[in-house]
Amino acid sequence: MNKYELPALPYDYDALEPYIDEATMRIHHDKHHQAYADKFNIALEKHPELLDKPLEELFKNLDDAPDDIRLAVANQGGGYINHNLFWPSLAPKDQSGKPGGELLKAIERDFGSFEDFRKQMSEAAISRFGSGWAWLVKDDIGKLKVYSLLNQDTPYSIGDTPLLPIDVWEHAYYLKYQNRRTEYVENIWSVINWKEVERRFASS
Ligand code: MN3
Repeated sequence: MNKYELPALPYDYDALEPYIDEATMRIHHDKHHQAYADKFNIALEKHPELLDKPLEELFKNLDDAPDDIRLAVANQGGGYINHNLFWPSLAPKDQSGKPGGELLKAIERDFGSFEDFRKQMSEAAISRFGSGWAWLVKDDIGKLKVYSLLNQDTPYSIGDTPLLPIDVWEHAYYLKYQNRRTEYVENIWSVINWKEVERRFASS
């Protein structure tokens, strides 16, 4: 049986237009994310005992995963959990464009200003060589950090709590932006769901 299902998008496929186009959303969610879920479930069939573990625990202790599926957990499971975080991180453009409350205070404390944070995160996303993600995370002492990780690696595996991911695999932008990753990254700021990022910050 498949334990890990593809979650439905929390908005319509065309809801992020014109920043992220409908065709990209359909392929990214229905094909790419579905494939990560399917392959993750297939890997777990070999070790059904792992199905009882909370998903985040699996990634926090990736070294403990059985040798024969560790790579599949990292790549397919990572792809599954990272995209689960990604879709609710986005929302149609009726947002304020920046966070508020305690999250904004923490961003100003750790990055100087919201603009400085945004610049650092954009640079992390744009300069990630190859495929991967840029992340805003909270570390184990509550400090906010920005970095990028390769492929489907997750912040859980280095002891951090993910707050905001930006997918910079080509499949996230190539149909609309082709090689113009910088333009995609600039535009994604228009559709960040800050309420959700604030909720993650408050509950972590
Ligand atoms: Mn992706």
